[in-house]
Amino acid sequence: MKKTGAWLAVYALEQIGVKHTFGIPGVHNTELYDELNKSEKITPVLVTHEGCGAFMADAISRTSDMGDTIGCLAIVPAAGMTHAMSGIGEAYLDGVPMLVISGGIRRDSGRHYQLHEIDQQRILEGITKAAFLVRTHDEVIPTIYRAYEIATSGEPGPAFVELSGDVQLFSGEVSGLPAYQREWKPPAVDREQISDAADLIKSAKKTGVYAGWGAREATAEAIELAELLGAPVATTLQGLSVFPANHPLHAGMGFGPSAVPAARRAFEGCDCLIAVGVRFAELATGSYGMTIPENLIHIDINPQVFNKNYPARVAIEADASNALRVLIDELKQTGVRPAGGTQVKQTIKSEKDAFFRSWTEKTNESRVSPGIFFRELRARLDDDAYVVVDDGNHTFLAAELFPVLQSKHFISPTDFNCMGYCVPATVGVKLTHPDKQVVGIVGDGGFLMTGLEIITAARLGLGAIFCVFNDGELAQISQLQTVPLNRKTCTVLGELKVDGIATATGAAYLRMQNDLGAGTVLDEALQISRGGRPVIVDVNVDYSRKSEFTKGIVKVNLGRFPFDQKLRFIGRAIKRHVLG
Ligand SMILES: Cc1ncc(C[n+]2csc(CCOP(=O)(O)OP(=O)(O)O)c2C)c(N)n1
Ligand SMILES: [Mg+2]
Repeated sequence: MKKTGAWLAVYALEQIGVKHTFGIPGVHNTELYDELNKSEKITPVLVTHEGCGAFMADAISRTSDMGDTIGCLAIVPAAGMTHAMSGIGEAYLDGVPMLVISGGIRRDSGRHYQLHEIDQQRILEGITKAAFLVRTHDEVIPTIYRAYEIATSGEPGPAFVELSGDVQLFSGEVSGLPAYQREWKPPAVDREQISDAADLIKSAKKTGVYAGWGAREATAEAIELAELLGAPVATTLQGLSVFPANHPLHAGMGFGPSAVPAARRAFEGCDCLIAVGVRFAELATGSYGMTIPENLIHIDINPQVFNKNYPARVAIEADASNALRVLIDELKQTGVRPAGGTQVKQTIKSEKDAFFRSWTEKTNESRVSPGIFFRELRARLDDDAYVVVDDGNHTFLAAELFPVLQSKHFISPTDFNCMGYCVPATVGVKLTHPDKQVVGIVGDGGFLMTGLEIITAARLGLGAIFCVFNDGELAQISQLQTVPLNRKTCTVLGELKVDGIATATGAAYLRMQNDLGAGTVLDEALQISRGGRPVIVDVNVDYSRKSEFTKGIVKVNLGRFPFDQKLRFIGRAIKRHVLG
């Protein structure tokens, strides 16, 4: 049988459930785009920038079930690939599956210095799980299957496949069209380790649960475990959605000095921690400020994460839900009876109430208070609405003030921490979940990076809502500069006329001036979005109060500086605040 590489690639992508590809056509992938255009299962989506395409693909993977679909790129080599790298890097550090298909130069022509000629595999080595070059027709389907298997196995991540130009363009003999068969299975849960973990839990005075993105499919088990032990539950930032914020044992993001008061208090006295689907990275731990008990039970699918920042008493390499299931059964069988957790629940409730009250008790008539914004947003959104954030001060305010109710319904660029993620990711989520409410929350700085991608939402009739927290600054950094340096070097953006971007992209534009208008503006935004038109909400946000996260990391980092450096920093801060 004779087929072109482009045909074979699209056949393989269809078999593994790809529904959309993102990218920009060029001379190296026009055949691929022509085949995608013919496909009844896949829709190729034009983007304004491949970095945006990669964020869209990432968002599709994050909000879809594994095995259902995967975010996929179809890009030109070199220029398209390097543009896409921001999103590929985000997927790599955040453990998100992604398939990147790139055209390639002709390998049969013997010519040098071809257009877009670059060693893509070498460049991508550090930010993909695997990077392949396909040189023959027979390799096309198996290579795409292999890349998909790698991207979705263990801790997921991006995998890259370059189809060399000649293979893509020309027809060639293939021996058959194999079907995709999944080979990878998670390792079996080690019963002895589970029994050790159960012993630690039973002899502990107080156990806490710390859940991350790796536990995104283990919400039911995490709830059952927490209820069985009466244990408080904290999450990471990326895993914020993993445990429902309206559960009485949900404490907050993290539990160290950078956490909200409910989480700090609820974890006081914890002498045992069940950490599941986390790796104790810098951001999630508030710059490693959390005190982790010696009795650490660490469950993760990726064994590389064990004993890196905190030594584990028991390290269990397993799928999160499988391991928790076996652990729950073991605890029950060995006599653990459901604990009420009454004290912990009371602490969480009273601290949460006081915290929310402190953010909402005053009505601000000149700007929008984050507390009021998130309260009004939560009141209007369905439980299964999706919220997408960017990176900035708004991220931590959202994490502290917006209760997320369902797993995988809050997504954030976390360990690669790339500004510009929110707008394209919001478009990607709305494309893949058109019947759900989808709201992006982005700082004005991040909005300047990728805001024009809203044109894609307008073209596709996607009623996503983009709330721009417009403060004129790169606030997350300017706040960190202000205390020690009393300067805002390169963090003042100036005034951004957000309505101009609405005009340019075809989105509706609404201004939220102050607390009094917050509810009505959100109502109007939801109303317009239901008609399939994107809406930009220009939020005149009040950033005068810092997040708990920001306050916490300043304290933690300064506290750890060597004594002489600490003195230098404090001395300089005092001098600058006194003398200017
Ligand atoms: C691509 C990229 N560049 C720089 C940074 C460093 N950075 C982290 S947060 C932030 C400020 C973001 O400003 P804005 O988007 O306005 O959000 P705000 O903090 O004001 O809510 C910056 C510059 C980053 N994370 N990513
Ligand atoms: Mg800003």
